[in-house]
Amino acid sequence: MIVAGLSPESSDNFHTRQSGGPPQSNPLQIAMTPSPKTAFVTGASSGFGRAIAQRLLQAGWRLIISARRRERLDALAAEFPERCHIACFDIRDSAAIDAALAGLPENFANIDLLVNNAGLALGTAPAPQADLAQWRQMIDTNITGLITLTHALLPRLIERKGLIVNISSIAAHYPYPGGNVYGGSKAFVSQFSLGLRSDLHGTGVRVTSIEPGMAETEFTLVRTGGNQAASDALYAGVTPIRAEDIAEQVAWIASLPAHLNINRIETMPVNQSFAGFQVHREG
Ligand code: NDP
Ligand code: 8X3
Repeated sequence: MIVAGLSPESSDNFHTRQSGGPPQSNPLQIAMTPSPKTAFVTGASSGFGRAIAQRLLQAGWRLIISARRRERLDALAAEFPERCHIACFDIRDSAAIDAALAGLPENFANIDLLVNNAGLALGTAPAPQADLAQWRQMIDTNITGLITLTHALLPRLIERKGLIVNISSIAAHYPYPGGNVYGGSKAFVSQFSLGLRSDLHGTGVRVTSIEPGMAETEFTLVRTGGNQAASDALYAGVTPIRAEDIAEQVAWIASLPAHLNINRIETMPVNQSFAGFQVHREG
């Protein structure tokens, strides 16, 4: 029997039925066929966000995909045009967020899953040499953009007893030279996730912080201002996390029964570990 529940698995059921097998002839089953659930994925033009969007689309979700690079979103949406809505905006622009939400088509308006993934690191200079404009851009994107969109979507997520997945980082917990504001912004994301859980107690909304280590995406290209050689050098001889690995984590979390909340997942590639404290010696 097919049950039209609100659990995320209903999306997988939807996909299975729509994509394979003969047409259903049982009128009861047709009447009870659930609509696909809707996810809002930020930073869907690249890396984790694109992989997460593709994974959820393959599982039958309806997707709102967001980022600044329109042509990347168009290419992603072309694979599943009927289940994709493009919301192209800079997450630092709160008026653009409001306009995008006001412009959601009716069948994309009920949001079950928010994946706060858009983010970036800029620079690796130690604090005294760091560029203040880069620090501000990281805060505006990784913190202010994330909380603005989250705040705007909370009523819908509460209405749907939805799920929020925030993409934080191991940099939230482990400092490294040059990590300064990037790490600080991710510490915010991790702690904000726990705070949200606390505030949303009793609503049925679930919140997870995903905290990956070294992953090969466009992250280092962006961090180094487009230096492909520097990006290649960082990942050389390493088997880093792949974007698909993180997409699988999101799909798993979104498939869990409604009574379970994964608070946080910290993942590193085997090639990455810890190097301890540094000691400065006088003289
Ligand atoms: P990518 O650079 O590949 O992707 C970053 C995404 O964020 C892009 O889609 C980009 O879209 C979007 N984005 C950046 N700035 C803005 C903005 N102002 N407005 C809207 N969208 C924006 O990197 P990753 O996939 O690696 O990064 C995704 C998340 O994962 C980030 O939050 C990052 O901090 C985190 N992370 C990455 C790790 C890694 O090692 N790669 C490890 C741990 C966490 P566009 O440029 O089109 O706007
Ligand atoms: C990205 C991982 O270790 O480069 O968040 O900061 S790290």
